[in-house]
Amino acid sequence: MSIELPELPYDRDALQPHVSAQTLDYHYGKHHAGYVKKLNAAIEASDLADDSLEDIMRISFQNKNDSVFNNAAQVWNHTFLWHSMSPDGGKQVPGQLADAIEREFGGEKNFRDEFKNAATSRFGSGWAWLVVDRGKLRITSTGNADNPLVHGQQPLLTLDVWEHAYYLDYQNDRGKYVDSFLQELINWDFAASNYAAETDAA
Ligand code: MN3
Repeated sequence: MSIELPELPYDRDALQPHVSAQTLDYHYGKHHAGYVKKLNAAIEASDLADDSLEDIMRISFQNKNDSVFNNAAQVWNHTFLWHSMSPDGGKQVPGQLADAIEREFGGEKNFRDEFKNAATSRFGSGWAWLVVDRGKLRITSTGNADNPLVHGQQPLLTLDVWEHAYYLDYQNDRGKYVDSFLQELINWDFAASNYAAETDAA
């Protein structure tokens, strides 16, 4: 068994003009595919060869096996990223999650400001996240491949802030890329279903 590259949930030109087809050609077709290939090469003929992607992440994190962890987490993070965006994104936040955002951030505007700050202040490569941490919503960012799951947090949404995610479309303007995500692409239905799964399980 090996880890497979999942299908993109939309066509490569579906997020234009905010994320171009050319960016998805590289970001999905080269970067994401490349992490899958490197991960499979690294786990082939090892104890992890038949494990699920999440188990591979958790075990390699515990064992400080960075080369496996970095590729496994990047595979997971990118799959989660594609679902965090939608051609119909940026619309109204569904009920239960909207209530929680109001209660815990003081409204959607504050959420956007805080998320943008996390995404733009992450130095170098990494990810911005909306997570559930001990029952509460929280905005966080991680460096390089790092992922909230291995730190006991449940991700609801993510944005890739590696330069390869935005350089073709926005050059060095990470802030403008984050604004496009928050205003036009953010998939609130995906976040809300992750939130419901987490709160129902609690
Ligand atoms: Mn990326």
